[in-house]
Amino acid sequence: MKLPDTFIFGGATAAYQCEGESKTHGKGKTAWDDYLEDQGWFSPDPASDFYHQYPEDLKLCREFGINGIRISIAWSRIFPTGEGQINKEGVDFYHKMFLACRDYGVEPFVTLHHFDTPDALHKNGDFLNPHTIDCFEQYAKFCFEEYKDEVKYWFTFNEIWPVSENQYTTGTFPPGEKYNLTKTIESLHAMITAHAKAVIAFKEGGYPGRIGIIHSLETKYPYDASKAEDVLAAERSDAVSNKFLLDATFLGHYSEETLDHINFLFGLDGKEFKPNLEDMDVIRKAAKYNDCLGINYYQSHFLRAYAGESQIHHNGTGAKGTAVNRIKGIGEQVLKEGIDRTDWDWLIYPEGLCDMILRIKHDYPNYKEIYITENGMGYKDDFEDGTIDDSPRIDYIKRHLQWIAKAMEKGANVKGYFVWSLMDMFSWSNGYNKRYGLFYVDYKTQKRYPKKSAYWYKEISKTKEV
Ligand code: BGP
Repeated sequence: MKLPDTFIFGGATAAYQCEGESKTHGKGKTAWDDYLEDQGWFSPDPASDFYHQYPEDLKLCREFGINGIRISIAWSRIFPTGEGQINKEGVDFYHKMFLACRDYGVEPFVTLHHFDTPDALHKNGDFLNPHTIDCFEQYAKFCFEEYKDEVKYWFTFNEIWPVSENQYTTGTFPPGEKYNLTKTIESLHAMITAHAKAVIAFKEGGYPGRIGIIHSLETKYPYDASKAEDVLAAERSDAVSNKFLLDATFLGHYSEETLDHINFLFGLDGKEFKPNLEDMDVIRKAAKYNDCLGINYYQSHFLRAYAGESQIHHNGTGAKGTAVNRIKGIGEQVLKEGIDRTDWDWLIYPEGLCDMILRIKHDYPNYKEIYITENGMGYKDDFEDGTIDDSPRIDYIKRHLQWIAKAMEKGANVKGYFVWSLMDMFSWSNGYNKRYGLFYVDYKTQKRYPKKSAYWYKEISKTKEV
């Protein structure tokens, strides 16, 4: 199968995971700093030292046929407390980096929020406090104006669902709260409102370029499709994590089907889901303005009915077979015979990506264009004298690209693909032994080594054959 000549073969990064210098050069704290320090497991410094190494990384992109890079701006590098006073050194840093992207012929796709809310706002309720939504809108406006000559592709948020889910349901992101599904959903709604405000600001400001949002979309299947209760578990899991956000993004309202599931879940807590009308007006208005959708896809889930209390165990060490995910009112994620998984228990199911793309094409025909903004395989890479054979990763990426090509054959408009990740970097709740990069990073010397996958990616970016 052949991908179009104009297809972007990209690599993805995120500020907090790769930049390092997380508390220096005028940068303010993020929600993560105290949280990681309290845990004492991992430090975000120096990560992959992208703050200093970006010319090297961009040079590698050019050498290896990578013509797009996902970069996120660290909000607290620009506004150390999330609002008010600007850190000029941070503003200049991104100017220099975007200009370097031009020099190396690598198109920057820029995300405004990749999991790193400034700490001052986080401590005051994060996005559940409407003030954070206003600050995000101001920050977005600042970036659109400041970088309008350098950035053509903007994404507001990276993965609203995992942010909220991990903050309030799985407890693996700060503030580390568990099993609070209603709070999770309220946070989803707040962040989608912030997205909508930023999109409206972009369009009403008449800025050049395109804007969209990146959703993590994991396809949900019933474990046993002949059992009504498994079908319901899959539908409910989908409603919360996918449909809620896709409805808001592309329909501009929550569909009745979605609201039925959401109201059921709120009912379990004796609560009601009552978004205010002003937010709904903003969401409605923004729906017609999205230029593109980013899809992050790593895995699908198979759901079985589950009647007990919520139980979650996060497999953050790569001890295969230890993950548990059972949510009261939704269902239980289970393994499926014949489907392989990574050491971190992520099911490898590339068909699920094709199904998701075709579902969007069918259910939300105003999606305009899709970028697969993250896909890749966490792997314990072996480093032997500078050679890294990561054949399982090549197989993983290849199979996903093939299923993307199949979705395109069926008429889906997919414009590009970004491997997560460009180089190895810090993994939020798994530290440094879960590597994803095309380029191996020796964290002590910060030297980069192309893995076997980098050479393979170079070849397909040339031939476009997958
Ligand atoms: C996505 C995030 C990335 C990245 C990736 C891999 O959800 O957008 O930032 O971390 O997942 O996840 P992990 O590092 O947990 O394996």
